[in-house]
Amino acid sequence: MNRLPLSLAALAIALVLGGACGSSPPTGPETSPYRLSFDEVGPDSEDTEIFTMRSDGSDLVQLTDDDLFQSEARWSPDGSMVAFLVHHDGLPQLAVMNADGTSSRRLTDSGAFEGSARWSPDSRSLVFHRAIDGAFEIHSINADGTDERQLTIDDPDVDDWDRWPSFSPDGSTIAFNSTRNGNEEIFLMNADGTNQRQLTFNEEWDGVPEWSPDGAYLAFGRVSEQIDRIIRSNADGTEAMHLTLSDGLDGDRLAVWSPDGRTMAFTSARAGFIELFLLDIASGVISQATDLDAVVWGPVWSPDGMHLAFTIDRYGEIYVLPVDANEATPTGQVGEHLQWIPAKTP
Ligand SMILES: [Ca+2]
Ligand SMILES: [Ca+2]
Ligand SMILES: [Ca+2]
Repeated sequence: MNRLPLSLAALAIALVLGGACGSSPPTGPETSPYRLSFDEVGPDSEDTEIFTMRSDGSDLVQLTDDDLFQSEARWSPDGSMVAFLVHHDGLPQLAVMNADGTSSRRLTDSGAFEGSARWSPDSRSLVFHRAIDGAFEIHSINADGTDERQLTIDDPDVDDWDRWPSFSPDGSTIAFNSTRNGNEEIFLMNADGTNQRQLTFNEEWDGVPEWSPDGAYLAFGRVSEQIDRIIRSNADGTEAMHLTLSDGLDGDRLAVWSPDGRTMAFTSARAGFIELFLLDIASGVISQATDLDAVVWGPVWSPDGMHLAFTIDRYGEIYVLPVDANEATPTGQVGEHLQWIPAKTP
C-alpha cells in the first residue's frame, strides 16, 4: 500500500495507554466530546482496520479485525452504523457494521471498484460510485442491502465518469461530478436519479462539491491552467462566486463548511507547503490556521464546530486543532480518512 509505515510499537503502546485511560472523561481545551475514526494498518497485520479514538489520541478502539483491507469509514448521521469499504481481490466493496463493530456485512458483491459512499440524512440509504470497465456510475442502496439502483446512465457512446455523489442536507437532491459533457462539471439529480441537470458550464476542472449545512450552496474547487480558487454556487446553479482567489496555482482545495455554515476550512499552498486556512464567509477574511511545514490533508469539522482534525502528508500523523486556539496538536496516531463520530462520547 502507498502509505507511510506505521510504527507498530507506537500503536501497541497507544493501545496499552488507551486501555489504561479507561473511561476517564476528557479534560482541557484540547479535547472534544466527540471521537474520531480513521483507518490504519492493524497492530498485528499488513492490512488495514478501522479505529476510533478520543480527540487527544487516547482510548484507541479497533472496530475491525481480519486480514482484509478496510477503509473510508463513514458514520451514519444518527451514529448507529458505519459504512466502509472492504477490499476483496483488490477491489473495494461497500459494507456496513454497527457502530460498535458488530454485525459487519457486505452490501455489494459487484467485483468492480466501488467508493465514495455517502449516507442519506435519514441514515437509511447510501449513494456511492462504481467503476465497470473504467466508467464510473452512481448507485444507491438501502443500508440493509435492499433496493440497489443505478442512478446514472452508462451511455455506450460517451466515455464518461459520474462520480462523488453526496446528498443535500434535506435528502432530496444528490450532487455529483460528471465528465459526460467533456470536462469535469457539477451536476444535480433528484434522490431517485431523475431530473439530472448540469450546474457548471466551463472548460475548467470543477472539483467535488460540498453542500452548505443549510443546503443553499455548494462549494468546490475550480482549477484552470493559470489559477485555482474555491467557488460558492447557489444550489440551483445561479450566482456562482469565488470565495478565494489567488494569482497562481496556490492549490485552494478541500473546502469544508463549518457546522454553522459561517466558516470554511480549506487547504492551500499560498503560504508554502500546504497548510490549513479558515475563511470567514461574511467578511471574506482568510486566516492561516496551521504552520506545520507539511501537507495538511482531509480536514474535518467536529459536529459542534469546536475542532478541526486532519492528517499531515496524507497518510501521516493525525492532528487536532481547537478552532479558538491557533495551535494544532498531534494526537500520536497515524491514519487516514478521518471522520468525527456524530454521537457524543457517553
Ligand atoms: Ca482488516
Ligand atoms: Ca454515465
Ligand atoms: Ca468544468
